[in-house]
Amino acid sequence: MSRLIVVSNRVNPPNPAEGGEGSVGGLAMALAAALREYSGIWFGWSGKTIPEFTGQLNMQRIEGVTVATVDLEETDYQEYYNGYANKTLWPLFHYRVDLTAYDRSFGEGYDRVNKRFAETLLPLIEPDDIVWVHDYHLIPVARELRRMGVTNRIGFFLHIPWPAHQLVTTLPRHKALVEALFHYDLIGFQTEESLQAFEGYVFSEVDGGKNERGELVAFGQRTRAAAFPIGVDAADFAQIVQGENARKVYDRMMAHSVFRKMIVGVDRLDYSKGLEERLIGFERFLHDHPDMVRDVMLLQIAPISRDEVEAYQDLRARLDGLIGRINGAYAEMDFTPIRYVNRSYRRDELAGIYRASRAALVTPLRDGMNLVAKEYVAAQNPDDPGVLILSRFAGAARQMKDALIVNPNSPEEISDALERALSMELPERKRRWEALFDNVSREDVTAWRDNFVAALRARPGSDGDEPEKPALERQATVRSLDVAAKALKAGPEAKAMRA
Ligand code: GDG
Repeated sequence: MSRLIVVSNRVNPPNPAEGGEGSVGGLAMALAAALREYSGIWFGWSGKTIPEFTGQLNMQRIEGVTVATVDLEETDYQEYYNGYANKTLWPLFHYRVDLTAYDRSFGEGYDRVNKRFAETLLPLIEPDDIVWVHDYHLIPVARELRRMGVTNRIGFFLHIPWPAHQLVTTLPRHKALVEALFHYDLIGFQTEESLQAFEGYVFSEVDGGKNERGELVAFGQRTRAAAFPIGVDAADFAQIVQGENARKVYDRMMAHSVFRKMIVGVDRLDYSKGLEERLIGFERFLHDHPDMVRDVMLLQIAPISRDEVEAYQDLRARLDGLIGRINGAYAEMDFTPIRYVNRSYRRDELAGIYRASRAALVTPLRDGMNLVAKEYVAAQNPDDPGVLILSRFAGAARQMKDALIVNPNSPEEISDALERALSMELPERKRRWEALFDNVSREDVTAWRDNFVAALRARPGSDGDEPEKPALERQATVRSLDVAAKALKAGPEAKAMRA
């Protein structure tokens, strides 16, 4: 069977020092499992910067997964990662034109780094490999690989929303970005909504169309695009919540919240997650239901992320102020309504926290999918499940219709949903949870991964179709095999110079 090469900005294999499933998210676990199954390579940035880019590959074998990383230089980090990825594409794709930086140097840095990634990856690609590129940091990778003669199947999955085409056109080089996507054989989106927005752009902005095989045609190229909603490892979550660590945390939380119902929020500290709006909604609830104030407590876990970006520092400062204000107004000497934690927890600890919470507030302003909503459901006690309050603007809302769906911009809707969740009788909680759990278990991360890989392997139309991309000389790849083989033979700590 052909190997799978996964390409993502950061490479996060499960860390054995943290029980194999410490602080890494469910996605990393799933991709690592896919790589073990297809015996592939996981390639990406090491997370380190060096004074000058060398293209040196660092190859390691971690938990049965071959990991290949490369260091970037400081300017790359500033322009590509902090710049175009986090200050341009992330805000824009989350509908925050007001926070979007349209700086030409960021776009140049983005293209440069994507080219560097492609050049560094090239020697690792074997003729039968399939390549799966992840997320908005790496859109141009396929274009660069094609320029170097790579004809392998290459797929792309976008973890964040694809926005309405009017937003995309605010990017100075939006056509080049979309054109770059047409070098993939398959483009995956989280939802039908994102898929339709992408098609909307192709049809109205670049005069593209669809052929009889359902492929998108534009820029003299064709590609396939489809929705592949990502899931979580529900079975694993339901299992780790029974483990010792999860139980300890659960018992601790229950002991601390005797006579009070805990509401939980777990989000990277990011403006797309609607944290301010959530807190204002919670404040509204406390105001509207004075009789319930002492019965509830909100635990907001918000590990700090991307703190070098100003918008994140500003958000952090605003949240500190807002939480201080609410706690100042409603706390008593023996009671605080909001507990706010900026650290991260182990995955099993998180499972225990989810299970101890009577409701979860998952209220992003925009989210590609939102895995926390699914993890919360997976971790519940079937005999006494909690209630999920979910933003209509999370991709997950499409599948999780039995949650209490809210508009996160409305404090009243959040307040009403909280009241409803906290007073919901057991039969309704069970009925809703069963439907949600059924969906989360069926459309789990394994289904997502297998569906995408199967679609990428499949040729459109009947079996035996010719490859759509012209078969070019594979000299570069053949040259590459030596380098990769040497690097791997040299052992786990091996470092290989790029040819
Ligand atoms: C992007 C898209 C899409 C959070 N705090 C802790 C912790 N986490 C884990 C959660 C969850 C993951 O991080 C967050 O995933 P989300 O889906 O909620 O959000 P993003 O990070 O923005 O992810 C999103 C996702 O990609 C996948 O395609 O769903 O829409 O924005 O797994 O559990 N994990 C641990 N400790 C923490 O304190 N261990």
